Amino acid sequence: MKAVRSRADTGLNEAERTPETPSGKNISRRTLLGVIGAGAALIVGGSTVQNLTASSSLGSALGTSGYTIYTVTGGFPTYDPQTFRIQVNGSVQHPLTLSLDELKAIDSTTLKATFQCVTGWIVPNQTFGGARLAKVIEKAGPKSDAQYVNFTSFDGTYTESLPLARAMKSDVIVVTHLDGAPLSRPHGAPVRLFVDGEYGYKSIKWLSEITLSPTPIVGYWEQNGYPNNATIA
Ligand SMILES: Nc1nc2c(c(=O)[nH]1)N[C@H]1C(S)=C(S)[C@@H](COP(=O)(O)O)O[C@H]1N2
Ligand SMILES: [Mo]
Repeated sequence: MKAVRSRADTGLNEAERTPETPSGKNISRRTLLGVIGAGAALIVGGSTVQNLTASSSLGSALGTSGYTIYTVTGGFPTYDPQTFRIQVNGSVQHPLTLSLDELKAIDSTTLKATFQCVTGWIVPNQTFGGARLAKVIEKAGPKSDAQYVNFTSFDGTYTESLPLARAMKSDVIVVTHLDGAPLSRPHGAPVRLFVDGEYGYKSIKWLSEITLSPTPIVGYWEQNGYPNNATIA
């Protein structure tokens, strides 16, 4: 699996990939709206892309209506649907290597919830389909020293973490479907996380590895100053 990361893919340099910030109003932030199947990303200013995705038929066609698509690497990583597996490892009795069918066999559920980014945009009434993370973790069997669940993206850069007790709540979903359709590539296909009641940065896209550990890793945005607890006030 190759992460799409090079500057040539997007034309963005580091300065243009200015991180979103909780007080993002003062930041000249650039965001990406990628077109599935196209080699290049359309680059527009943050506010423009929000209006575009909220209202345009392009946004609807991408299944991204109301969302702003984020990717810290500047691209959407590719994967092979035939060979894709999600790993569950670390402090567990039974490490798991799961195909999407095997994930579905562990648990299949839906959760209706609101998606909310810390920068202010909100998408209500979303139906997240997939497996409860708790069921996946139960299947793997946490060892007694497990206290955190660390998440890795196959984009090669993005990471996240949750306390095990939080991860075991039924509102944390390993998402394969959004509003009944398979997750689109911009939204993190084939698997992303959704953590209800927490800001969107916890909801890691292109999820490939779930690692139980005595210690948390410091996630991508946490390394950039975001609080580890992303609970929406
Ligand atoms: N791999 C990865 N996951 C990610 C991000 C990212 O840039 N890369 N951005 C996060 C942030 S800040 C938000 S608000 C949501 C946005 O989800 P969307 O791109 O599906 O709209 O994804 C989160 N997960
Ligand atoms: Mo976000």
